[in-house]
Amino acid sequence: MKRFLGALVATACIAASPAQATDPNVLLGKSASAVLFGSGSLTGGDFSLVDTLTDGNFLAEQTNWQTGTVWWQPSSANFLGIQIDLGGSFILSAFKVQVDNNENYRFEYFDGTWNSLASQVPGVIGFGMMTRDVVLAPGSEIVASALRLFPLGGDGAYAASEIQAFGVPVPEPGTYLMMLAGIGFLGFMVRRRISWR
Ligand SMILES: [Ca+2]
Ligand SMILES: [Ca+2]
Repeated sequence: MKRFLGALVATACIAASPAQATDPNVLLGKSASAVLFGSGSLTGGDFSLVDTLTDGNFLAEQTNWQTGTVWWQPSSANFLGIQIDLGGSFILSAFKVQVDNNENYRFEYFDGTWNSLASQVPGVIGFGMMTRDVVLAPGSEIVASALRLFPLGGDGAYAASEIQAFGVPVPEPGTYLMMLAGIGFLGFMVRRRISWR
């Protein structure tokens, strides 16, 4: 009986646990927008393709940074970022972006306040648009209802073509209650079967 209930609780915990490598891209089809903050000015940019940042498609690796991309040249690196509202709270475990190769980028995530993700998207040797992965260590997943991507330093010329984040929705409180109720009911039935014997 104890072993049976233990197995049930373990099953419930696995069902509620987040962050598998195969989690879906929760940004697919969500609308992205350019956000300005702090002081600075834009000396150039093209945001007409902002919807392509969340269309699930990557450009060919090393595509020119101004060809089919969202690109911008601010007077300060953190003057402009790309913000995406997730439309709900998600437990996120990994990120994949295709951005200009020669600078780092940083994610900020909103969970009631804006926080910086500890792992940055690193710059890489190459040319133009290049895809990079950021995978959070097990146990360091974040909960977020919105994300922002900012460039850090680099050459002052920035571009993005795809932003993906992988995770699962935060379970509603009702989900846990139903799971507990289910376990309680099964325990009750097992006890009844035992007492019938
Ligand atoms: Ca650049
Ligand atoms: Ca895209």
